[in-house]
Amino acid sequence: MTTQLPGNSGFATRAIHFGYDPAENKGALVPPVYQSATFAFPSVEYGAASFAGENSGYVYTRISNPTLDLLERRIADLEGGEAAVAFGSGMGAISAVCWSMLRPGDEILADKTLYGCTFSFFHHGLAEFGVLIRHIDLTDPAAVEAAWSPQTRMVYCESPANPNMRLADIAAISRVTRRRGGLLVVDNTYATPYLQRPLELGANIVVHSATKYLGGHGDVTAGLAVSSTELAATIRMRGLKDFTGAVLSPADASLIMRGLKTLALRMERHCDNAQAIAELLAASPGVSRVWFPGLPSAPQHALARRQMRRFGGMLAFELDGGIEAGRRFMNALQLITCAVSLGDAETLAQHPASMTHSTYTPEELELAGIPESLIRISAGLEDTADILADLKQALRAVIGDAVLAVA
Ligand code: 4LM
Repeated sequence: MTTQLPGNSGFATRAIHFGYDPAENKGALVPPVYQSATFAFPSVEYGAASFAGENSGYVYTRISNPTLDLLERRIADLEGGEAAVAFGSGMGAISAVCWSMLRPGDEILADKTLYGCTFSFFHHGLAEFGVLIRHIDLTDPAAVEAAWSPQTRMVYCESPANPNMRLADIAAISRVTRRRGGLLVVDNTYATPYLQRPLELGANIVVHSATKYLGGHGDVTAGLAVSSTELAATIRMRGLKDFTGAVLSPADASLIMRGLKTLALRMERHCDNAQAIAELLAASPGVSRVWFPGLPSAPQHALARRQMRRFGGMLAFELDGGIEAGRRFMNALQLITCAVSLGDAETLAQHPASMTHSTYTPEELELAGIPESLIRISAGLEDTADILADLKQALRAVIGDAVLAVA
């Protein structure tokens, strides 16, 4: 019944129903969790044919599993891709994609800013196996053409980037990578497919930390890679099956599908709260800079309007007093939790230079455009007024009563 949704079904409808028919599953409204590591073959010949890829039977959960399969088809649909592969974490997805697509001597052109463990994987993992990593300023699409070399195989970016909210013009960059025959890989963790669909803008592979907004409740780690059927088959059979083994558990896949059901609703609230926080901070004395593409004054506001449905739930800011003021501010928070990760119901604050991006040296942080004093906020789902009240009392603790003048 619901397996065949009308082609014009909206995002929320597909996030709830795509690919699942209760009538095929004894009427179970919620897809069953196939908590099985291995699958019985009806005959030895059938098993051999399954291993040879000559039938679509399940073999072993590190390769595929019906619960993972449903999650993969659903995220592929939401991202506008043909196929997807699920992983046990975002780093599992990112490392599997890179191990699958790159050879020694290949070059990655990566944006200046990357999530700390991606940066570390590139420089302390891939680089040690002969892959060249070159950082360029992907806020300028012309930089890709200028930097392209015969070794270039992949362009890699996050948009918005963690933690400083830099955006890459995905359509403009993909025109270069496609003409040059390279791959554009976009980490869409911050935006989610609800706000931005890189494959529709020309990217070849989208990766996710599904630990964040897709799961949405901070209770599971997961990753996803979405692409063409052909690339997904390579990512599955090399990156997942043999190189990383970073398989997602079926129970956790079920939690990600539960998260997807409310993704559209939650993203609207995350966006509302981030916008309100950014506006409060931008109007507050003692705040030297706010990094949020939804502010009309933001350097890439026009690109954000063009490329994203809304501006997302993440932002960052700096205080006049630098990192010392930042520490006092974070320690004064009462409702907002000091924690890494993002996309949860709880509003979270953290200090990238000493936490999520502590894999960078101070010099590397400077080159990446991540100030030591930057504080990152993941706007949660609490009542806006309560979040703003907590921010105001923490600001007051740092800079005094001047902040009371702010609405
Ligand atoms: C954090 N981030 O920033 P797993 N891609 C992006 C990310 O932000 C992350 C990953 C991949 C944070 C974790 C502590 C843009 C993670 C890696 O953590 O492996 O699911 O995703 O706070």
